[in-house]
Amino acid sequence: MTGLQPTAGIHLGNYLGAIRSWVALQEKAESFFFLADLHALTVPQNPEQLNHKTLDCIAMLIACGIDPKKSHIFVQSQVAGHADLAWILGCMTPIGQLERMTQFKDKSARRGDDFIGVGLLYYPVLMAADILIYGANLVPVGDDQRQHVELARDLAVRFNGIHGNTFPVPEAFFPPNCARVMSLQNPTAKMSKSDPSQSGTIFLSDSEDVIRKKICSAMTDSGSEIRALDNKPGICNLLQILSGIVGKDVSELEKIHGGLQYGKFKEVVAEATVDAIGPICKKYFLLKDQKDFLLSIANEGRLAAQSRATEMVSKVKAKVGLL
Ligand code: AQP
Repeated sequence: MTGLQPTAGIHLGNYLGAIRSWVALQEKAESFFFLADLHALTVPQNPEQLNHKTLDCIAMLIACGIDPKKSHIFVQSQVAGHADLAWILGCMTPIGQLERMTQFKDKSARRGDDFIGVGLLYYPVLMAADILIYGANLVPVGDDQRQHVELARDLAVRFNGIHGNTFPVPEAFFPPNCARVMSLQNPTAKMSKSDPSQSGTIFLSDSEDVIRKKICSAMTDSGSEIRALDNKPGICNLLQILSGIVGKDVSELEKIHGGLQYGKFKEVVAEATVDAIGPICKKYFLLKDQKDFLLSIANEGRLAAQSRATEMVSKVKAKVGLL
């Protein structure tokens, strides 16, 4: 069980940090992948675009290799029960634990003096409900979601302690290479859909030329060595990206490419990225306008998810004493 916010296109961080491991895991277990449109509402959205982007993300997930015949793909808001369970779990969550969440602090700081809704603070509780409602065992996510999965585990343990065994305690799963991809323009911040500088984010729908341009103009560091050192966040990030793409350890890549100039090394990373993303992008453009097909996938996913969600929410409501 895991999800993705349909707030903008899917980027290289989402792919290397999360989606690629989803594709592998769907071969091993019954899998639920959802478009987290309720989470998207935690910051202001254009309603028409949100609608469109939700379908678009389904097309991209399939293009990345999520197979609707093997996995359930659904839209969060179309399954009743997530918000009910989030309310019940929220009543057991200390406010301080939510206020300490790194993502809340980052996202609220980024909004500056703009409106910050309660939803942004409550986001991790809804995410805990998304996970626990399906009795999920394994939650494959990028490293930035570590704290949120930890909260889901805490809440499962707390609920089970009070009301008896109800939820399996879920484990987070992080990909072995490249669990966190950083912005190409600010390599100390994660690559993000909502980064105001779009040149720091590689979208899977970017053309080959745009990918090459973004990588070749990535911010690098002083010096000229291709080494993953603390004072070289730009080169570290490029090495991590290459490691995620080619499946080799960073130390091995340092040996292979250590003799290159920064410019040449960027070209290597750019070509590897183009090779990895190119086929996905082609498939996505074939699928993205097939609205009826995409809606039918979401509907099949909804039916499978709803029966599981209803069962768990009924059990939880009875345990807490709701009539
Ligand atoms: N930079 C990243 N590196 C590795 N993994 C990442 N993920 C996100 N960014 C990176 C993982 O992708 C999955 C889906 O993420 P999401 O779409 O739900 O939302 P997010 O983490 O909030 O991603 P963004 O791009 O930062 O969105 P905005 O800008 O809208 O807030 C998750 O498993 C996540 O860990």
